[in-house]
Amino acid sequence: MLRRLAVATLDANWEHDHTVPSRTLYPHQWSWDSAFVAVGLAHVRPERAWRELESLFRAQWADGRVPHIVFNPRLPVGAYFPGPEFWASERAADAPAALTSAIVQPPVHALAAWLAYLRVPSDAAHAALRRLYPRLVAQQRYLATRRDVGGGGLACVVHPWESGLDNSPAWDKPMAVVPADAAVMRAYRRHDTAHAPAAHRPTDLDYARYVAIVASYRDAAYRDDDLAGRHPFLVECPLFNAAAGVAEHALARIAPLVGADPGPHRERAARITDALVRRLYDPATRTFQPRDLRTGRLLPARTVLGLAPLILPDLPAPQVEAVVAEARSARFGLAARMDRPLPSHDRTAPDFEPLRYWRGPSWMNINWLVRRGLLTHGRADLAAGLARSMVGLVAGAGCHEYFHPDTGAGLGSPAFGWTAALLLDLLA
Ligand code: 2M8
Repeated sequence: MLRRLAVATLDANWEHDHTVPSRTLYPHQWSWDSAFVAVGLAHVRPERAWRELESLFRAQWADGRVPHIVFNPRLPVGAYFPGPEFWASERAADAPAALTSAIVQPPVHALAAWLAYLRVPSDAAHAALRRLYPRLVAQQRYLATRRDVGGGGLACVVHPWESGLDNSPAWDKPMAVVPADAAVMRAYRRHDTAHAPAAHRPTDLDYARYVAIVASYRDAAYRDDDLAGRHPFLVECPLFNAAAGVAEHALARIAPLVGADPGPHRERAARITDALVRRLYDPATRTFQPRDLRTGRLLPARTVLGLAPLILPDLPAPQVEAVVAEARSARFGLAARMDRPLPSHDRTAPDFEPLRYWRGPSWMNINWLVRRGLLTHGRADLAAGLARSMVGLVAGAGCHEYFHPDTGAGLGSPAFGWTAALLLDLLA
């Protein structure tokens, strides 16, 4: 029954060579959504899993960046804000022919490709892996070189949208100093608030700042040189970098299958884990915190981003212990028996908002990542408790985009791609 709902949701969101996150809110192709969707498609439509990933990587830029949105040119102007005319990515020397945004999202694609291959290791899957491997390597190279703005071995994100957790309280401090005025948004038409209640979405002031950060990057033709000297938002995010580390681990598994050397991937994976612990682990709070490169300081909000490094198989034992303790605390409520999955923000914090997007609601993709981390580190009891709560959530509310962290009510889009896909993975 549940499985049927998930497959029907993915089928309904399928659009010639990719899956839209939502027909209403997000009618184009999103980068990390496609990776999560491929994990689920591998269980039911393996051929589509590869088409999903390959269509995304066809829009990869010459410098290796994988854009966070690939726009469907068949949709009318105004189908989503900000659309291709706002991004004007053709101003960049490295942009592809496809209409795309110019920023990235967490690199969970190599992991997705590896899991899809493990699920159905057919000749077609092998051929797709061969085609994808050099592109996945280029994606990692872009992040490790052009985006190592802090010089410490971590990639920095240049926009909250790149983190995937757009309005997380993690970004409140660096966002507060981005010059912008909510009135700017009168010049644009927001598309999201036509499809979801404004109280469940980022504010107009958030959007004014999102727009200002893109404008700054766009004015520099989306170049990455001298970002430290001119760009208004520069942070090192624990989830983003944990994804980059896991990507190297996945590439180390893929490499021998495509005739490449896994050694350099293993070395890079170890360097990323080391840099994460060195730069983003806070011994005082015993969790991972993002670093604001404009101030050099760790950001104080205790969000679910801090739990993400658990997905790294080589995370040292003291940090594994600390992150599991943080997840089990009253802030997140992880337990072998738990009613609801982890919220996106510390539920004891005064700025916890159970309805507003990434400021409290529970999300399937983040919970799925944490569950993988728990399994990786031998915490099958906690992983099972978390998985049961995730399945219960979707059984109660359907394939929603996000969920009220207490009542489990569905929020955002009602037929959401990654919720359906990751549910399939949990049910397998
Ligand atoms: C949300 O982000 C987009 C901007 O990229 C938006 O709010 O319009 C986030 O939840 C992001 O993580 C996700 O990839 C995207 C599409 O599902 O929606």
